[in-house]
Amino acid sequence: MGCPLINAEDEDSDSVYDDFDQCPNTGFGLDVNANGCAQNQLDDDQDGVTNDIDQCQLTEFGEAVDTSGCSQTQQTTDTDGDGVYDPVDLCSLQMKNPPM
Ligand SMILES: [Ca+2]
Ligand SMILES: [Ca+2]
Ligand SMILES: [Ca+2]
Repeated sequence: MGCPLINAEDEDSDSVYDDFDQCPNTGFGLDVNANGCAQNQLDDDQDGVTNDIDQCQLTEFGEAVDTSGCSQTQQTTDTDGDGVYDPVDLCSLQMKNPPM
């Protein structure tokens, strides 16, 4: 003996043992992080909209959001200045007009 007992049960079959799985009942076949959480169980910006359907990550904490997880501010923000607001801008990471 001397070995810590590890419960090797994995109820939701996400390959993370239940003892370490912070998100039980993960949907079958979903990709999970090291804590056994799938994107539909995580809410990184804590706006109440899970990552899989949150179109606006990094919502300011405490801001009210719509069902897409976008705050009023984010809906009318256009980071790259291309005239397309961030939530629907598929190329929001491209700097089309890089600052000098
Ligand atoms: Ca899980
Ligand atoms: Ca969110
Ligand atoms: Ca959000």
